[in-house]
Amino acid sequence: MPDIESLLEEKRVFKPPRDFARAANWKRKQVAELRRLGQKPERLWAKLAREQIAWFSPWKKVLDWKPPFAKWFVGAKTNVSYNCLDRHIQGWRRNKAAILWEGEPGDTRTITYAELHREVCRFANVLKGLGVKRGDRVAIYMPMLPELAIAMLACTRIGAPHSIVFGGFSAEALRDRIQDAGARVVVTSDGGHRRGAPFPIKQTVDQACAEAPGVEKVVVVRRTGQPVEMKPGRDLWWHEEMKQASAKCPPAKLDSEHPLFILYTSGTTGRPKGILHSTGGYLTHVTATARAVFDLRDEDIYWCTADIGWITGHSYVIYGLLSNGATTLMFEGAPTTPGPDRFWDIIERWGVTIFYTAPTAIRTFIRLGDEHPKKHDLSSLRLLGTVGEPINPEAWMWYHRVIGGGRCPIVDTWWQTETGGIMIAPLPGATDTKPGSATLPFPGVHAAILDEQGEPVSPPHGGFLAITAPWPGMLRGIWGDRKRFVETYWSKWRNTYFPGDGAHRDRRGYFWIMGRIDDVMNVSGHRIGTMEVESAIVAHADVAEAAVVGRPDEITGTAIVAFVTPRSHVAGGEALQRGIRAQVAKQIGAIAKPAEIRFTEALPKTRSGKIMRRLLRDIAAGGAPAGDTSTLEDFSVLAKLRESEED
Ligand code: 7RM
Repeated sequence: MPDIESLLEEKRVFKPPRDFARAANWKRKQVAELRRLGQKPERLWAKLAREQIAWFSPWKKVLDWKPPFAKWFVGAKTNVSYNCLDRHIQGWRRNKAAILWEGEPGDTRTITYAELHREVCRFANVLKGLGVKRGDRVAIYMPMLPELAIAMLACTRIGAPHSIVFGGFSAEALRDRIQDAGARVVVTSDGGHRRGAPFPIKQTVDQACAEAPGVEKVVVVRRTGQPVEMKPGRDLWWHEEMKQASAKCPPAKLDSEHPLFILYTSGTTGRPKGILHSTGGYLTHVTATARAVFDLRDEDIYWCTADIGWITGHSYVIYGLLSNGATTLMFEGAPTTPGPDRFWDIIERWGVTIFYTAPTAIRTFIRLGDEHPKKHDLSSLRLLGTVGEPINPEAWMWYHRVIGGGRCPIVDTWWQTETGGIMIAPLPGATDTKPGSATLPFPGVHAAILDEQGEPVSPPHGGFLAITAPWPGMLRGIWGDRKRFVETYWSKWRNTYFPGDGAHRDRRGYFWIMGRIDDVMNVSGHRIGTMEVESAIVAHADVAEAAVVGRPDEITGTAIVAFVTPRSHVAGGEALQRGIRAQVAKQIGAIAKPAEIRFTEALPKTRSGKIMRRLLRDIAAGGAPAGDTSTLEDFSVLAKLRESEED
């Protein structure tokens, strides 16, 4: 197998600012010690679990590892909602804001830990009243409302695994997920607000439930007040049930390995996979990583822009933050409603100190122009983060300069739905950063770059990212499909987890994640990461966004096709095509020059903002996009793309 070659080289290095480093939760010296301890992952994670998590009873064994099946903190008992709520209300945090919420129309709510605790207990009692027992699955399909957080915490309180389905999914997608998880109760809302208008939610649930006969009860939060049909005997109003519910509900003492939630994620082929996470290990992982990577302190106002319907929202809007007693901001709406400066307005008004978002959002903001963030005072910010995709160095630099004012460290965090929590990321008070690199594995996480045979490859060559030791937040399985779990993640190499990403390390040992393996192109025997070519293209001053795919080519094996969105006011034409090719040739080499460049107003993306290169590959090859398009955000993009052929 030829190497995945890494042709880009990034030389800029950013040291942690001195004041930041001095005050950080994890300082350089401590981190060095923790890394040493982490050579034996069980020791490191046991220390963090002891220090940061409240247990009702201790474990008998830290790890039981019968590959690929892991049990963490064997025999210990705990409860996630207890860790997120009860332990904080026993002290001064009782009246601290747990959740700051802003609706899209501009309405706001501030919910203290004591209030959140009462609401969670009430809803846990509502669920019990509906017959939900330990182990029963509850589906939640709701926009970013505080009730979503309340419902998920209530599930954890009684040991009912939740299955949260992102509010933008279709009725069919929702139906499949309800059916697969075997949920008997669905929690939802009448509707939500998005891009300046209310949209229906309950109606979609009705359609889904028409073909999901197992659903016995539907609890409906009133958000928009739009008319909804309430099916007698099945549908109940949240506010009516809550009125009658007691605010006393002791947390269930759950086994560390008790299932916590299922979250569906799509693979390259086939049905979505129900990724299963369990209690004690996941809680330890997200609590410790949130505290260390975001350098959380009590005064922070933390904002992660992800929807709770994705893993980032589960782990780093809710669980990792509340478990730390932090203040987390939730926003219901879209980044550009009512205007292109909504995010910066929110940061200024709430005094956000830590901001965590996705590269796709950053590239959108670059395109919209610097004048929007510049209208606002962003001086409250002290730390920035990114997640979801490789970030191209130019976007990193813009984020650093324009949003961070040159003063905020950036944590580029690599992880997956399957890993539960952050795996590779800088520790902002201790790690030098380089634009585009997620830097080093978290202490106790063992990552490597392997070839097809499982042999380590050394710099500057790239290969497959691999995780070589179990970690506490790891997925415990795919719901109802043990075989697929073993085949997808554990069959490439012996006892080693296969994340499906390509990566390389530089001489300093830093990891550079190049994106999914199926996004890697083989041009004339050279494997080139789509992300590297995209980075080079986006570095062109007239380019806002680019996606690159391979098209079969008789001579070179694969020809590179680039789909490019120019900046507003710039026209795509021959001159720009020449400029882009020159830019790629300059930054990477002639080998990476796109054979074809197509201009487009928009790229096809999933609702969580990932470019769907699979669809672009089909278009580049001259065919119609095949396969599952249920996660595509905007269908009209596809038709326009097919008309975009270079002449
Ligand atoms: C958290 C999340 C996982 C996939 C993963 C990668 C890509 C995520 C980064 C990244 C480069 C990053 N979960 N990915 N973070 N690539 N740098 N910092 O996104 O399950 O939805 O996606 O996302 O390809 O395998 S996810």
